[in-house]
Amino acid sequence: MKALSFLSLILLLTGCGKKGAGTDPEPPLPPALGSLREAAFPFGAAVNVNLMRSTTAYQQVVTREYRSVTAENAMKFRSLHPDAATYTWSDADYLVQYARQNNSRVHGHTLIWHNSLPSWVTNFQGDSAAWENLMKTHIQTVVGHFRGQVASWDVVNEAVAEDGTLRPSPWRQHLGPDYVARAFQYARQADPDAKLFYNDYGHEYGPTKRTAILNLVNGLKSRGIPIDGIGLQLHTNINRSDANLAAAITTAAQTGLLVHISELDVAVNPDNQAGLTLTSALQTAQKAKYKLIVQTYNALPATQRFGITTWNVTDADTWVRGYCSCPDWPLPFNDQYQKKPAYDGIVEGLQ
Ligand code: 9MR
Repeated sequence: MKALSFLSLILLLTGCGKKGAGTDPEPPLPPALGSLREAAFPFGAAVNVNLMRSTTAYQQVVTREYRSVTAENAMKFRSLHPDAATYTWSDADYLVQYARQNNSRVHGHTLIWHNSLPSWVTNFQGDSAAWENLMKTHIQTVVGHFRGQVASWDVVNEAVAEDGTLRPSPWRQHLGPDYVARAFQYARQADPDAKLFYNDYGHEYGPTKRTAILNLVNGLKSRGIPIDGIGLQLHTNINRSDANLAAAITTAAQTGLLVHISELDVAVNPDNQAGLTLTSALQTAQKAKYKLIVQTYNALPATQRFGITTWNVTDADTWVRGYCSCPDWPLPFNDQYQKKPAYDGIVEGLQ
């Protein structure tokens, strides 16, 4: 027994502990990660640019852990293009500059979405040619502005409704169902090197929405529309079944496209209980879901692993609390910016 332990130690130290080496009793575990930056694929977070500017502790966690950043809000239509003739770049430019200085990738979110539109768009009076020009101009101005600096874009976000039909968004209404394809073409023209994603939520709800999304994406691909990847938001919770979470990830990879888990968080209060407290049982359940998701993703072909992005950084900053008006703790860092068991679940999933 002693001899075996000594052998394990030698194998660990010399890095010779290959599986199937014959004399190797147990392959040694890879060394524990010092930070999520060391993951085999880019691990990222959506960030609140105001907090990046104002809160040192927040920026420190982002810099230490993540090598990809998404603007939680600063690259949305309403933020970048509040008036027909006005573009406001300062927050988004700040993030791009931060990323350049800290060796991080920037993922752009999002060009065409039914939500977070400025009133000049929702009130826009124009025929279909004028709407087409509006969409094209927005995409090409924004993608062109960040050309070479934003590696990838969620070109179209949430075009599919829960029942699998195309959502009746202003875009769908004024431009017809093929606006999705044209949005990708306009984006490609503006930056031929940016990776272009279709991003949506609900792949893990079950087959109805998942199949509709996959059909949309596969249809674009087979027509030669320039789509590079599929984004799974995965705003999920501890009650979602492992089978549905795994199916969301593995079926997305069957498209052959890049797969980005683009907005991950795991809520522990799916029933929105007002008085809930964070017990260790909830933390353990959350850790298990993070581990399952990361492990399933990590098993995809390396060439398809674009990355995993959590939706914000700490529980103090999550959108979930505002949305449910309830206590929740969906992220890997707690309100004090410390690692939670969920973080350990991610690390275990990466090994
Ligand atoms: O977290 C974002 C929140 O701060 C914004 O108020 C909201 C509306 O723009 O969008 C939230 O982020 C959403 C993302 O852009 C798209 N997928 C769902 C996210 C959570 O609602």
